[in-house]
Amino acid sequence: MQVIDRVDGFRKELDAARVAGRTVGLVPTMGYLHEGHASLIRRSAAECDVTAVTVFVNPLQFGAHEDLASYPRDLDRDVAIAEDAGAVLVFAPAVEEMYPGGPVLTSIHVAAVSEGMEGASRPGHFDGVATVVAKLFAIAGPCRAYFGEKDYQQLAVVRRMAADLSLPVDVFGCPIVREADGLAMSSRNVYLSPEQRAAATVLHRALEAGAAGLAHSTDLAHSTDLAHSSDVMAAVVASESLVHLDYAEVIETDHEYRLLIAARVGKTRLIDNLGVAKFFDAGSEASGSISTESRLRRDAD
Ligand code: PAJ
Repeated sequence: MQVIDRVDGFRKELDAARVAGRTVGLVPTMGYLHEGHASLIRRSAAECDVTAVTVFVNPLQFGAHEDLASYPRDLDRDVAIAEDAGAVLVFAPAVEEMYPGGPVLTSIHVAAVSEGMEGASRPGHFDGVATVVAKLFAIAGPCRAYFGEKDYQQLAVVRRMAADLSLPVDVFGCPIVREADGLAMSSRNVYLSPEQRAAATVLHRALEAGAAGLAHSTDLAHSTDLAHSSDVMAAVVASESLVHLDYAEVIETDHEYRLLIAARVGKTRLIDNLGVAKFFDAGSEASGSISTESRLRRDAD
């Protein structure tokens, strides 16, 4: 396992691997790795000859009042987890190495996909994500890159950016890894007190309740069903006094409904989502009404 903190050194290692005919898989992270990250690394290691993990808490994607300064960090532990999951390289640059001239003047904005939900609650966030991911792709030149469905809208933003800019990388989405009680794993879960940690399971409970309503319909759900489903989610979250809902939405794509939720528990902001497959009768697809939100997943899978 090699740990590299220089852009040049990282680029050279992966260029050499490709020249030798090896496929490169990239797993971008902000560190403080958990089993969710490890699942992406394992998938990359299974599918690619060389797996590189990046650990970089990207200032560009944090708002002024967000948790950049307190974001949890433990590089030694991250390196051990990455190695155990099959990575051979960890790239962990300092902020000055990634942004030597200070804040970048060039920014990538993925219109439409970045709007609403996380984009509405965290202005500028997805520009920061798209810019750093484009930069990491430019440095690493990966063949394949792995992202979690946990950050569903982020995955859509990255896919769309890679497609629009014809970046030489295939982007893969991986399922959400959860704790035994349903809480989606997140580096930010460490912020939660025991009481908050128990209350935080309400996000997953709300998604399950919202999904139950939709799952009843064997045909296409109507917009009233979708609105009802987000009301159900909101009501479940309202039953937990420690948790404050940011949004609960249902979007429709070609093959599924996706329920998405964001909430605050104390100062900690958590997000989660759940997919509900559509059950089409033969020929019914043509009559299926696809909402404008399908743009989020048009390039999916
Ligand atoms: P971070 O939050 O560290 O997440 C890194 C990757 O791990 C993302 O693709 C995320 O979706 C995935 N991930 C996180 N928790 C997961 C879980 N419980 N199950 C499955 N996958 C999970 O997302 C970022 O970092 C940053 O925005 C980044 C893309 C690195 C750009 O800075």
